[in-house]
Amino acid sequence: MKISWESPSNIALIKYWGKKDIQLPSNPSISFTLSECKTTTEVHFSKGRGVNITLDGLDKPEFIPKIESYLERIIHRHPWLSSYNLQIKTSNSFPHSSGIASSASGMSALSLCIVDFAQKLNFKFDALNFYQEASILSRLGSGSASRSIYGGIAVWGNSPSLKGSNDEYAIKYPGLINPIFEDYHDVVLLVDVGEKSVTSTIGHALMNNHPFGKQRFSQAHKHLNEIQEILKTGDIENFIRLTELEALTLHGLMMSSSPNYILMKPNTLKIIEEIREFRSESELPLSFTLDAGANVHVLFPGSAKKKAMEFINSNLIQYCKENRFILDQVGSGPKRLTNFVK
Ligand code: 2P0
Repeated sequence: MKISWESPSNIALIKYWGKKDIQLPSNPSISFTLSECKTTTEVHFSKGRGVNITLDGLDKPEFIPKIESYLERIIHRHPWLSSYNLQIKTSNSFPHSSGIASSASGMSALSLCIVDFAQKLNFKFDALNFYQEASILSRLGSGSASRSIYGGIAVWGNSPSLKGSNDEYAIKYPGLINPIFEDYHDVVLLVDVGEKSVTSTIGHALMNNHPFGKQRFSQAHKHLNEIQEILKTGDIENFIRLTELEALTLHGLMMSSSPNYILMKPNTLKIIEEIREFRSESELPLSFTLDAGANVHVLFPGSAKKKAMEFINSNLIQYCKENRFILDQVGSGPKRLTNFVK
């Protein structure tokens, strides 16, 4: 019995950085769901026990402990899993070890397969609906994965300003969205493609005793209030100000934790400088955001695409590993690829 889903990655505009208890965020976050950066996963469920996993057709025994600890975390919600064997076949659209987070797309794709199969078993899950359950399971796999369940813009984490927002699962952004943000582009410049020196899991943990933790968490709440007005009105100037502040704050938190560390590379800063210079000269609404790594996400509305791509090709790709980048944009969310096959 095989189930297959594809699920995208996402890029946070207001960042999740810091967590408590079992994968609950220290502050709310909001993201664009991407379109091209995605994981396709097929799970073959059979009676028995155990897990195996392949990536692009190659056995990956080193992934098994992570999958097993994810299954342990979700088994209280899905006890039927204890009598099934899972053969997981997965592949990513983006190059392996490109430094693009695969946990958001990977964990959401796997969670969707599990909830889909649970539904086929007529298992009654606790959440209100399919997507809410998939978001809860995704979150238990990787926090940012909870947001990948929805197309467009997603919010994860409770905010008094957003009805329905919750720490346990993400929701599709319920506010008004100016059409400019429905056609937003994200060019991911691959500055560094190796393993990160400090993982996000460690980075989150370092927020627990961070000297600026309390201020950061309240700042994120304030930013979530601000971005709602920006998304509604299409106020690009403030969108750029706020999202760049979020990106640099994220890295500032890494640089001010104990121990401190730096994930940006010299070329990350060169790209940021070039973008700011180009923006002030051209008045084109081109901006950047950063994930927990050295790569730079260049953001711009669809209307600026031609000029933005010219600029990226002429000025920015020189800073990328082997001139590599990924052209992406806001996408419509996960897709079921197969119906129930016996
Ligand atoms: C985010 N990041 O909001 C933030 C901003 C990276 C920078 O969530 O430990 O892989 O699996 O919950 O979700 C990356 O951390 O961490 C992340 P876990 P995750 O997208």
